[in-house]
Amino acid sequence: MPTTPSMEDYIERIYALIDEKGYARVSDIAEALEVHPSSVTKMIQKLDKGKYVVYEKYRGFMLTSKGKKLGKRLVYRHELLEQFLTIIGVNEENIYDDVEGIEHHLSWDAIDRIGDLVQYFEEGDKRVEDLKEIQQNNEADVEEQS
Ligand SMILES: [Mn+2]
Repeated sequence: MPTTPSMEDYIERIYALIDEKGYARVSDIAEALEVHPSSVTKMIQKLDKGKYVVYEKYRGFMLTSKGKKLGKRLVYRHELLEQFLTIIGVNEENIYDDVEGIEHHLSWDAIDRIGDLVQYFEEGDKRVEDLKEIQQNNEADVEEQS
């Protein structure tokens, strides 16, 4: 069963919650994703069918090893894209929503290549400065034209 963007959002959030607090309750997920608890329950059933989560008496539900593996990649993908947008100078206030908007629509190939690019910029301050210089020149051009 291929995952949908919505399933990915849930698995990503559940992984992050378990990482943070040791568990993920329906109410925590509903709050984090700003959805109704009944939607969470529905999705949990779907994720259970896909073998991403498993219900455990008393502990609520947990991620299976398949769910954990995917969750880890999804959290990594989100963080990498935030890092990428930060490095290229995107306004901080746009970053979260931009990442939420693009993360489900890139191939893992594209994610890995962006990872290379982030590494490229991290390995040399001069590279970031050169990019900033281009951006400043472009901004100056725009101001001249207006
Ligand atoms: Mn995300």
